[in-house]
Amino acid sequence: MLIRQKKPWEIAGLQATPEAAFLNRRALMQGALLAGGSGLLGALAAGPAFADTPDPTASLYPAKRNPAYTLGRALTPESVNANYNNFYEYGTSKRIAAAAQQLKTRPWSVTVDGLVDKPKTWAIDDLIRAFPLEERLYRHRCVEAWAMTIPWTGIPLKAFVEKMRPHAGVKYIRFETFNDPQMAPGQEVPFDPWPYVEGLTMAEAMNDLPLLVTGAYGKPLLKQFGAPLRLAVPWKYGFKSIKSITKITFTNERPKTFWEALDSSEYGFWANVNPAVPHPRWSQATERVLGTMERVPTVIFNGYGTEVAGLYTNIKGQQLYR
Ligand SMILES: Nc1nc2c(c(=O)[nH]1)N[C@H]1C(S)=C(S)[C@@H](COP(=O)(O)O)O[C@H]1N2
Ligand SMILES: [Mo]
Repeated sequence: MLIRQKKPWEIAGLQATPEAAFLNRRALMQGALLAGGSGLLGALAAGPAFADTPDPTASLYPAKRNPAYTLGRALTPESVNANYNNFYEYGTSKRIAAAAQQLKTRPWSVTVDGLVDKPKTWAIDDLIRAFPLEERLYRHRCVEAWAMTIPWTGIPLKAFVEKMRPHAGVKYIRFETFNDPQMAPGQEVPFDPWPYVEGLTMAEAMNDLPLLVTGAYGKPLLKQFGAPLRLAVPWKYGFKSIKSITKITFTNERPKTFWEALDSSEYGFWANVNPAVPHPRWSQATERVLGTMERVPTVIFNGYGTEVAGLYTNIKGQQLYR
């Protein structure tokens, strides 16, 4: 019998994670995994390798580090981060790195539309070259109560939005991931609300923190990190940081997010980190730091309160922390 040795960063009992368990349960209830099971699981296990051309933007890395964003916590080693991911398009475990190699990141386009003066479909390499890239060290806190610290490289969302010139007074920015079950077997689960969607208010988007991420660890994004373009919103639970973005829409309608569509009582629109507000099924008071596996107290707004607390002082009657 083959017994796989657990790696030190694997969290006992978290292999079937809360979010993943939720998706699995749903799929089972709907008979999806049973009906189409062998196809889905087979494809996930196989994770065929694709020969990729070298990343056309590789020479832009490493980008200059912005010294304003440093932190009192060690960086998570890349080898840990790159083998412990949430990317449900490629399966419900944390070990999706191999399956994610099916993601084809060129050609790739990002469409910007909705209430905006300059709607545009960008070829990804033009987008990446149109803005100065910078490196920022950010904390990441998954709603499942594990945390990492990552050297992201990217474009401040604010700079991108300013260039696109949304209409005055527009309320929300909506992000969408690709939808292609051929390329992402997880999207074969038919009743999940694919594609993955996320959103921010425009006030949140214009804060200095949200980063349109193009790289990590001093090079272009690995596929499992959500190449070629993902978001990092470090004061919110990790599911807000949408991966592999293909569409950005300015809208006055609050986006219905993927996780909200699955279960709005557990995963809401705001999802600001708060140790005092438990998830309905577990406490958010502490978190496991991947790499060291230390359990440490969770901090309000994941430590970014000085920058973002003011965004919420006038919002009443809403669940801001779930
Ligand atoms: N498209 C897409 N984006 C996604 C997810 C996903 O499943 N699909 N998972 C989210 C969750 S729950 C987390 S914690 C982070 C994980 O990012 P990482 O794997 O780079 O740590 O991505 C977020 N973005
Ligand atoms: Mo997450």
